[in-house]
Amino acid sequence: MTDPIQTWPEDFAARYREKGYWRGETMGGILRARAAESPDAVAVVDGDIRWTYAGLLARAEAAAYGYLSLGLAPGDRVIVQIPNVAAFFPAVFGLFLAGLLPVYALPPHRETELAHFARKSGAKGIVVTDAVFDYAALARKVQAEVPTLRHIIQDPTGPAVPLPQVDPAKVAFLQISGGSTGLSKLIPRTHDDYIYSFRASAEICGLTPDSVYLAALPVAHNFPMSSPGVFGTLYAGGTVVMAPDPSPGTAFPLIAAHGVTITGLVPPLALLWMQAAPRTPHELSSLQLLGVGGAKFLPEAAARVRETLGCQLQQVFGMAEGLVNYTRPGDTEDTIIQTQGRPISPDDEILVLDDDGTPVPDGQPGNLLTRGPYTIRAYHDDPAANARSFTPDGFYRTGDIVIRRSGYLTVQGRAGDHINRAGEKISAEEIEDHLLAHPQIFDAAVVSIPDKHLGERTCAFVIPATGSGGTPTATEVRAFMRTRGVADFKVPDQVVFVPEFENTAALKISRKALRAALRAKMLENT
Ligand code: OOB
Repeated sequence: MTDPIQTWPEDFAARYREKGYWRGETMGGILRARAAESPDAVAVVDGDIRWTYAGLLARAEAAAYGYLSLGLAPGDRVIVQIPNVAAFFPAVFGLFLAGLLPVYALPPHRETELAHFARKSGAKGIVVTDAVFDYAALARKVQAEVPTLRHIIQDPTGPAVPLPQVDPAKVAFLQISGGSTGLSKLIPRTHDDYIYSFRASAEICGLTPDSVYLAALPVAHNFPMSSPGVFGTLYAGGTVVMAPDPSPGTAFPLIAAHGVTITGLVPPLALLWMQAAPRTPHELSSLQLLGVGGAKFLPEAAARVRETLGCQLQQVFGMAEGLVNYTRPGDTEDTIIQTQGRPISPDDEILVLDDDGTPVPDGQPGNLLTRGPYTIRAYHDDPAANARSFTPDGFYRTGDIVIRRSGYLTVQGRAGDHINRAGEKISAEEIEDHLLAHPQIFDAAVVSIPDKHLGERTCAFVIPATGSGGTPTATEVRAFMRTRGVADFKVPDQVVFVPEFENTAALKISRKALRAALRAKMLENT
């Protein structure tokens, strides 16, 4: 089993340290520091739970002892599948303090995805809660498939033992990639690089100990985790309020009750909030900054944030692999509405290239490539993906098509074949592979279709198999996907049966071209 690594060339690493980006802080060390400075400040609120920084640290230490008492050793990986509840924090900070590496699963992930994470990361345990869903039962199914996942852990605690020294230059955790081809890749992030990204994000967003961040999106996502998210807020000594779901009905009362000052949403949720705000009885005036990202926020919608929600909009264009762009609170209204911001760091290197690799001038669309002090140089244990996704000199090919103007980026689209469904990235190839496992399906191609509510929805074009057992219905195809043990957001929104992929199939064109042709045909007819 390959241990996760992430390294930058020595001259880059030296520069990033010299410039003060990498400060030798660790995730566990940050919590210790805040607990020492302001032990009685409230760190986390969840329903009736209010944990101070000192209280959170004590719980995280108990969790760390618990992990180590199971025989887990520094460097081991542990999957974390916990929804937006307070227990998320002692679970992950406990892992950090014990030198263990969280592998962040999302709450909707099911046995197929979890088994992949377990195998790929070599995780020896999974930590879950019994909140909302029987995650322990799900974990037992995964364990039956991947026996190296030895420990299913709930409420870890144990007798005090010495905790290890943690190296800030080493990998702190594995994040899950959106995945444009097939299964999700694992993204190793170091303490140094990740802490820089959320410390700088907290500064850009003006976070202070008085800031109150509402965790509306699932915190295992990179955006609510670190842009500036829950970690940026805790770094600043502020308070995190956990929302069990992001609907206005749940979120608005929490904003009013706790004086929430900042939150982050994907565009479809921002639209819902803007629709609900004029009629809500709840006081939303504490809200100062609304970050919107994960998918393109259209200018017409962006222009309405201030009048409907009474707060400043911040566009956030980021990726779990690293690079995050923000519009800044002081930017002109035009920049905030029309662009997805500019990079966090002066040392984020940005290339906008045509398909031949030649730089395009400002104002022209091109492929976005980047490298910098918090963008990975490689995925975990995946030479083929690394060869595709990184240039020999270490630039990450984001797959996004952007226009750059005066340093600000506007996202135009993407080169790859994933579907951005309300901010969840879905690989067309992964869904097609599942559909092909159906005995009555001869072939399938999955494409994204623009959608008023989701931004994009998934549409599966299916060629039924001739002969055996007749043609399945759309309902049956969707039901079949549900038996595959995958996250519900991967079930196609729409299924269209076609007798063949017309001349495209005969011409043996690439899957990519086939998907593009089907998508174009569909859009023509609507
Ligand atoms: C965030 O991270 P991921 O890893 O789930 O997805 C990254 C991809 C980007 O490459 C881009 O295709 C898309 O999501 N994206 C946007 C966007 N923000 C992300 N496309 C258009 N406009 C935006 N504002 O989604 C993520 C990570 C950190 C912060 C924010 C988002």
